[in-house]
Amino acid sequence: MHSRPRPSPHRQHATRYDLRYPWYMSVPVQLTVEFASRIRAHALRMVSNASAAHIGSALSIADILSVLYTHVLRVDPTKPDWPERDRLIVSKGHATSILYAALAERGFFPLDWLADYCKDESKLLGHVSHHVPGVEVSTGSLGHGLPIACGMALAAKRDGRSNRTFVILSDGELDEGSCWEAILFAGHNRLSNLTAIVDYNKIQSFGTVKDVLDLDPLAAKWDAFHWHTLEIDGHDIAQLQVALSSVPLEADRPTVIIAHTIKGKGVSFMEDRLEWHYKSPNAVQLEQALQELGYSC
Ligand SMILES: Cc1ncc(C[n+]2csc(CCOP(=O)(O)OP(=O)(O)O)c2C)c(N)n1
Ligand SMILES: [Mg+2]
Repeated sequence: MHSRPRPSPHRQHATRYDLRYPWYMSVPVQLTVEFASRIRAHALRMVSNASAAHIGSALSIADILSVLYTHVLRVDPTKPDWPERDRLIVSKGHATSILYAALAERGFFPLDWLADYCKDESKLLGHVSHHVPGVEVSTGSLGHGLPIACGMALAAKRDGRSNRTFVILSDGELDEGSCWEAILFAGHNRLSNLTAIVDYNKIQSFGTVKDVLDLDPLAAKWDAFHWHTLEIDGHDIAQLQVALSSVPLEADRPTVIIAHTIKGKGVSFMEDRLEWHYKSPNAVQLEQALQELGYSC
């Protein structure tokens, strides 16, 4: 447990740094680290309150989302439809709690919406919905995000727009044939404005990636499809910042960042544990998880 007090995850956004483009490009690393911690705490509360699933999947991408939303994405919460905005598709749409937490922290909608996650009449459903401010595309049926991202990147290129398209994929999702059609398509069309981030946590819903359908050697496969390939620690904020801020890395190839991650990262009893794909933390487990992050219920 951290010895120094942490800010409340429900503190109002207005008191923090102004993250609107382009001012946020100079934010300190500590802000990104704290952002990741806050969205983990939100996601834990949301999932526990709703007795919902997929907390392990959510915690796995907290650091990736944090770097994207505090350091990389050119988006403006006051103008979510700005044509020149960068696009992000979270294709692993079951990890919706952490995306909604990041969007709320980034100012796309009020933080108090998070309390109604998965409740009747809530806008915040259990899979990613484009009815939520800041969301580009509804996802949840795996294998669709990368094909759609290819279309967005191709359209931007043809229109002469400078915005970039990012897509977060899960490793189990790469079992879908549609992903490999899109990987082939993006390489062929030299979509350098497209970046895929693979959340390589090595666990699917019912088993390890290695046992269910082995992806190794993963980087070599993307490379063979004409992608620029990077492998990084998906929880190392500095590595994520360098990799994600540097794209496009080549003028005529899309980029894939294979982010080695840990499902359930940040909560000791959830890390690398298959059961936290579906299990929801009860009140005692929630309290313990929040304490590990430096928060309380
Ligand atoms: C097309 C499709 N088939 C099956 C599912 C059910 N499903 C939900 S999550 C998941 C796999 C989860 O593992 P992974 O893709 O590695 O994501 P992680 O939870 O590790 O982020 C599956 C098969 C789905 N959402 N979409
Ligand atoms: Mg996985």
